[in-house]
Amino acid sequence: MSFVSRGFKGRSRDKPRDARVPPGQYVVHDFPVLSAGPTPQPSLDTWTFSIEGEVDETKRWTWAEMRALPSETVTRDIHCVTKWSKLDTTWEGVSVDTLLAGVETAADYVMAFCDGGYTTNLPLEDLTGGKAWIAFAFDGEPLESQHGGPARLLVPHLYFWKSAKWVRGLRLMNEDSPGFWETYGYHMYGDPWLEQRYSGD
Ligand SMILES: Nc1nc2c(c(=O)[nH]1)N[C@H]1C(S)=C(S)[C@@H](COP(=O)(O)O)O[C@H]1N2
Ligand SMILES: [Mo]
Repeated sequence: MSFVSRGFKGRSRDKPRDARVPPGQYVVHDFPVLSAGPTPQPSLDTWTFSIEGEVDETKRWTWAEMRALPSETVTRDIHCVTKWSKLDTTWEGVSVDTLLAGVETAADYVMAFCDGGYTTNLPLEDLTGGKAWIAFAFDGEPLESQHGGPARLLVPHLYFWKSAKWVRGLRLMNEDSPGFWETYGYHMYGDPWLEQRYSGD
């Protein structure tokens, strides 16, 4: 860990607007909803968030415990594989770094899992170093359930299908394994700047 950090890919808000829109994308001002199934309505009384799989010990937080952790407000651009991008979206959430502090693992990959059964896979490296959050607010308001409330994963540097709505945990894995959309041919990584939309891109 370096003490001097330039931040991930620099500060996007300092760049000209066009330089912030990845190839093949257009900018929208509304907030489209894309869900592969019905919107779950989990009870906050029984909601938990888990870090499990290739870990010495499963970690689990209740909703109250999650909300008691330090959180951050971040403003980021988001990019959907269906070609819309939304600039300067503001979220509040707990950094995944905070959740992984003290977790001993040799795993290199993660499967995010959700209420409703959705999954998506990511390298562990893409969830650490201030690049990913468990977000519970958007634009200063509790996250609407159609957008993943009570909480969703936010990984804005990858296509937005990696930002799992209604997320309930991270399963650490030694090998990469496809999640829901990846099984249907979406790219295993999903870098919008490289247009990694489908496997083979
Ligand atoms: N649990 C879950 N998470 C999900 C999805 C989903 O269907 N289920 N869709 C993904 C896709 S394809 C996109 S583009 C974004 C859409 O988020 P939004 O509906 O808040 O715009 O959520 C992602 N996360
Ligand atoms: Mo998407």
